[in-house]
Amino acid sequence: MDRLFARITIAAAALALVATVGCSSSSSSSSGGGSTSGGVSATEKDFSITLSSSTGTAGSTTFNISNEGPSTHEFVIIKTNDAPDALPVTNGSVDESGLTIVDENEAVAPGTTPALTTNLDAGSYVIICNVTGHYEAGMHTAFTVN
Ligand SMILES: [Cu+2]
Repeated sequence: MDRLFARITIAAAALALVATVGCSSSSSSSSGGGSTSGGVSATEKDFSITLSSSTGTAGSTTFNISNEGPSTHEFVIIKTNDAPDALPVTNGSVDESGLTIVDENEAVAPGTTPALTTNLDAGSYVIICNVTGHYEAGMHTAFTVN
């Protein structure tokens, strides 16, 4: 019985250690870069996308999207080295077939404030709205992850 109790105690201690390590590593990563802690505010309207910060830190990133309207917009995160205004356009919208779409919200209704949390590697990104005509009207912006 004593041996069993000792094993359980060791197992519990090991679990506690894992939990502590997991906790401390996640808190250090979220406060590591600082620029994206608390998220990046993204304001969409006819016809622009404006970010509160154009840079972020690799890892989980939350975009707090606000659509000031009047149209419904998209929020598409593309990993690319192309300039924000240099993506391939076909019939009024960006041809996404050859691009790396990391994540997206395909319908941000006017007046809504959805959040989009995604995991980003270091690199260059372009965020666009790909409703027909909106990209060419100016709905694109650069985002760099360090
Ligand atoms: Cu749009």
